[in-house]
Amino acid sequence: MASNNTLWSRAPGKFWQVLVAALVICAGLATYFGMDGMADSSLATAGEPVCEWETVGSYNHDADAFTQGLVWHDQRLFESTGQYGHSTLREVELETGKVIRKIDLNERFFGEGIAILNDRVFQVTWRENRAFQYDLETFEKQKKFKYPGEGWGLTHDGTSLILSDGTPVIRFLDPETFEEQKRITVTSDRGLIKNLNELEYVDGAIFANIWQTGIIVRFDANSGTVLNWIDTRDILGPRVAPGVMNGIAWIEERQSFLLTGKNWPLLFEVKVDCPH
Ligand SMILES: [Ca+2]
Repeated sequence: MASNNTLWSRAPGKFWQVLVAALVICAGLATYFGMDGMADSSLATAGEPVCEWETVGSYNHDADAFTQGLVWHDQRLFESTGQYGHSTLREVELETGKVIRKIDLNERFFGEGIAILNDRVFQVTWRENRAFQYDLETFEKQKKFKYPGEGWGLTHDGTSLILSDGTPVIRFLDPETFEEQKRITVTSDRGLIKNLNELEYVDGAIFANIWQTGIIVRFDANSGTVLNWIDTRDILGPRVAPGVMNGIAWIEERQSFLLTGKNWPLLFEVKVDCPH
């Protein structure tokens, strides 16, 4: 009886331990990818092939910069940083990581994505429903805007500002008023893709960091249909970063991307080759 009791008391315990461990692993994977219906480390599908990439340069990056927006414009690098009381808009020297100039946001605002359109810098904020417009050369604040919902990433297609807010929806906004012009929903073979963060528009497609994953998704800017995946989870190699990857800037003249993350000490220049 004693051994039976032991057996019976142990077996259910082990079963539940295994079950709980399996559930934790599944939940962890789902959280890791931050996507609905995606708990598989294999990113590629027939219609959504993975892009190849290689690092062609690395530069110092301010480890105090909680990167939320990254833009290359006219041979210059601009960055937005977040956190209440630490949010900034800055111009950075690529080769050294040195901050050339910056302005601090009021401590009530958590800085998020930036875009530069018509020599104006636009910066959104996380949960404050406010965006700011600055003069490109002086960073003098020119205008404020209100918009509904959260602000995460920002880019533009030459006409509209393009905003992510952590949901699968991407909004196109009038840069004069921040009025919504249209919206798309980012959809893959696996379902809706949420947690879209920093953005970069390139030739009819939008690249987006997926929050907390190290993975970049490329989707059609008209339809929201996912085109490709870029798995940059090992870009840091053996180094340990304090924060997640966030920050994509396209350098047209070099046909390369700049990639970094929140409080990363490095910023990488990367060539990306997507199958289509
Ligand atoms: Ca960007």
